[in-house]
Amino acid sequence: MDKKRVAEILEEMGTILDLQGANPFRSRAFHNGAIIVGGLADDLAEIVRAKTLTEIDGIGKGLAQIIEDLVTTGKSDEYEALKRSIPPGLLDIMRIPGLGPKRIRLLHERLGIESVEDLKNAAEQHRLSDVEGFGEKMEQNILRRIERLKKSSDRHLLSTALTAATDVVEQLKRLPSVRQCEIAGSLRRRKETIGDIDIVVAAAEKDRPGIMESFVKLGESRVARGDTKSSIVLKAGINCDLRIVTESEFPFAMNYFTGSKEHNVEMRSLARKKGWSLNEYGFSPVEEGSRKKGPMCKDEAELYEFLGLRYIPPELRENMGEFDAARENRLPDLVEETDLQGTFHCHTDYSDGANTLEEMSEAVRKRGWKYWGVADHSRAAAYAGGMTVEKAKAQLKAIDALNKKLSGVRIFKGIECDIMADGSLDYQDRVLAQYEYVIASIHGKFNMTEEEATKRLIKALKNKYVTMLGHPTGRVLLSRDGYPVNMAQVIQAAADYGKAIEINAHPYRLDLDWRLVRLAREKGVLIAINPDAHNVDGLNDVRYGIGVARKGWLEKKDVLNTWSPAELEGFFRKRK
Ligand code: DGT
Ligand code: CA
Ligand code: CA
Ligand code: ZN
Repeated sequence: MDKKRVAEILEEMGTILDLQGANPFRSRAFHNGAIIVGGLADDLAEIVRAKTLTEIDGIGKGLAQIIEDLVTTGKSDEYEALKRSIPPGLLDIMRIPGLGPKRIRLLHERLGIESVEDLKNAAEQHRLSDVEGFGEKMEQNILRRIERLKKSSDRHLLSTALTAATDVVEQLKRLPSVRQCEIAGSLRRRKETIGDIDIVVAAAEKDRPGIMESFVKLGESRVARGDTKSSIVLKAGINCDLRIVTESEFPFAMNYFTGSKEHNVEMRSLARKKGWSLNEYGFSPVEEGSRKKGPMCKDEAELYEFLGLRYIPPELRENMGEFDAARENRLPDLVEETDLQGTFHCHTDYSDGANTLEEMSEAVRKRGWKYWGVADHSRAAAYAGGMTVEKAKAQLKAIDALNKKLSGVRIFKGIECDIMADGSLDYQDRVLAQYEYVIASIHGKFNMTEEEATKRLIKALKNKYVTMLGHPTGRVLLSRDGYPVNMAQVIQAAADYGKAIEINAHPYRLDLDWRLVRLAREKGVLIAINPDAHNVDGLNDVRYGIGVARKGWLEKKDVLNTWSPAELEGFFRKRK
């Protein structure tokens, strides 16, 4: 058992003692012990082996025995006994901000509350007000906090997490004592959903308390506060962990806390083969009793180099082949947001978009892009203002006129054409033929078997006017799975017919999924990073699509919207 887990258990034991109303000196010893163990610079297993635990200030005989049991056997009888001594649900209540052990004990004794559920019921029935120190306002607060806790234990959209985390990083970077500050965790790896935000700061040891002080103030509520690690809940309902390390530890901490866990396991095993044990603080010798100093690394690139690897970008760190590629020097040169020259799949006020053709063009010009592609809804998407054939025609005319006027920005004439239940398209071929490009998407009749959905998509791809497939699985993150579909077959069909597939960059979709993006790349299918923008701000969403593209190992050349207008014209013309 590692020291992190040992520290957590000691902390929990202290809390249980508090809940029991035990002698405060006794529980304090556990809380202190947790902080001491968590902050140990040396290897805990080694200290146990050397029997020098009690030499550490603040660790008495009793505590030392428990730590030794945990480290050597992974169990402690005293811990087990303590856990049995209280209803397990009481510890969960501790996670609600503002309720300390004293109050929870009171509620337990007076109202028999044993779980968060009990507490919620009691608050809803105004029974808490019967207990001294609890009023109606407190009941409301508790209900709100339970709700938020429930929310924060779930996962969050990449966009929500990135916005919230960027704000925290900006605030921390303003502190003069903060030398470096970066986002780590699944957010740095650009996973499609985020459990919690992880931030790592490099600072001098003496500055830690001040930084922690500032950090916990950024939260709506505090979950835990420590010397090197604290956790808060942000306004957005997301948990945020901060670790403070020294500057020389920073690359190691960034690497460790970026993960993924699977990537870390491989990193450690590579280090071990070289005789080093690797953790979040650095290298230390595997060999027992050795006093050799581990190599230092000034950044993550040096850390990878030391292990015989090229630098692996965070998005690839899922232990899905990146190590072999890094060893053999065949990592992709990943696409970047600045490589984009424009985008497709934008809606305007001709269907359910908020802005006009002119406004969208102006926003695109301001971003420094050379083009954008209109793709309003076809008539079957009636709920989304789908255009009649006449209205679509009028829009085409308006675009032609505008293209003559605009300088520096070109509008590509496109349509998001619905794929009907049988795989045919909403508009007839002669209508589709007027467009420079066509995105085919499913917006209705989701109730299909996998076979039906696969056939439906493949049939649509076969239409010669279709240029690319829109949001291929129809998923809505955190709320709706996509329809069951054999995407391997669909991707193969796209490859066979020379069609592109979009990464719908809307933060709720991120569809094509990055795991499938990789498959598409292997099959040579071109990808378009499309914002599915419904107003000018929506154009910003391409950044999330870039995350997905990078996670899917895409290079610049794989992404259609890194191409120049002239190259695209050539590509679009080929289909006819
Ligand atoms: P999330 O928060 O669920 O979206 O995913 P992550 O990857 O951000 O996971 P998190 O926040 O639990 O931990 C951040 C990183 O710290 C994780 O990616 C790898 C590292 N880490 C945490 N716990 C462990 C562990 O038990 N073993 C290893 N090898 N690494 C860990
Ligand atoms: Ca995390
Ligand atoms: Ca975390
Ligand atoms: Zn759509």
